[in-house]
Amino acid sequence: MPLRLLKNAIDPRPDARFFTQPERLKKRYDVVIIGGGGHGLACAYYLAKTHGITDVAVLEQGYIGGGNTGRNTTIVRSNYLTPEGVKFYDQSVRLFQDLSDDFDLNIFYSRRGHFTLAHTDSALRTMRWRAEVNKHYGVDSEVVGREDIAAACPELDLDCGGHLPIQGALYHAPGAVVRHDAVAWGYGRGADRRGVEIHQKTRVTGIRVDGGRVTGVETDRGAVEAGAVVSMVAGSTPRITGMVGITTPIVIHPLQACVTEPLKPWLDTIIVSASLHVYVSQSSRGELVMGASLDPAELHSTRSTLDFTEELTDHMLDLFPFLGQTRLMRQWGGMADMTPDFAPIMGTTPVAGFYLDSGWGTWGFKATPVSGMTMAATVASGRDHELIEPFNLSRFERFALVGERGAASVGH
Ligand code: PYC
Repeated sequence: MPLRLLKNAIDPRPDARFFTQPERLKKRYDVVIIGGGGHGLACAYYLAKTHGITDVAVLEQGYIGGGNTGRNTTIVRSNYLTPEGVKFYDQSVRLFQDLSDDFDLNIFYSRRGHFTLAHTDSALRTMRWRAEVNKHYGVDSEVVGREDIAAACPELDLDCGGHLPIQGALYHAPGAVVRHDAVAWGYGRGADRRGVEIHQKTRVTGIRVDGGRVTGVETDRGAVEAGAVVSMVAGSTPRITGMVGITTPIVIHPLQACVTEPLKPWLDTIIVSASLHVYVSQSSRGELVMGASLDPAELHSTRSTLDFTEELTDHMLDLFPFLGQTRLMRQWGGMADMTPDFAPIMGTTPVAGFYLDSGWGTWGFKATPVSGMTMAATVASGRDHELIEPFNLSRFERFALVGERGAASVGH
């Protein structure tokens, strides 16, 4: 008989959980992080591991990874358009590659190569621009022709049924997919083991500010004093920033995704079509993981719609007509905090001790490690880490935008 069954018969206590579940909130923490998604947990992890700051509470209104961390399509890449974006996401890709070892947990990091298809002359021009910026910063991207795309993905109909023939693509060899919830669990477990408290089902209802400095938070489980408060939420940023009187240009749109039934492995790469508003990869379970552009209207909801699946599957059939009989298995939605320049809002704010990690739109998952690392350094030193200086909220007053729209995976 397996030892575990025997042990259970004698002593029916459950196995240790992945995280400790502290019963009570303390009266005070050095740092309170609002949001127990990948970013919040990564920040807690690096605060503890790199900076020795362990008196940290992560407050999550739902459950770990139940927000956008578990709702994205798991793509990791650094083929951005601006120098600021390329440097930032390149650091994230580097961190991702070592995370399984770092956590001693398999996050199923799978390097696939990433094709962004160009169906028009102007799209191809943007791909060339991105390739040049990428190469300049040592990121492996190049513009490739139809033959290269056909060789990597023979199942793709390059003529798209005659609708929008593919002219070429931006090929980014480091493009990868990663098991998203494992990233959150790994960061959470690593933070927990170093003494960070993770409090699930704990909603922040107010933030206390005294003389321009943050002093603590109010929650549905009582008030807590804090030396620093870091907002690392998605879909709730305006609610949180409203508590300290800060306004951001963030607007929230739903972003939906879906998976098919499992298929035998046939798609080795990640395929993105900005013109057809589709991105797709095949998971290690064989499901096609697919997404499209944002829902058109501002809405604070994670509901799913038939419009989304109809439009997405229609465009998928332009690319892969043989999938006509494949069944969809699940669909879901997340809330995307969109900024005017498609870059995040990070770092220090006009309220002393209050830090923001927000505006993650449709690009948040791939930034998880680097946002955790740079936000932890920012909180520890009180100064914006150099990689995130360009993303400070003040850029909107200084008209110093970081225009990343051309590197969004699909047209939004
Ligand atoms: O930016 O790679 C991306 C992406 C994929 C899905 C949504 N955004």
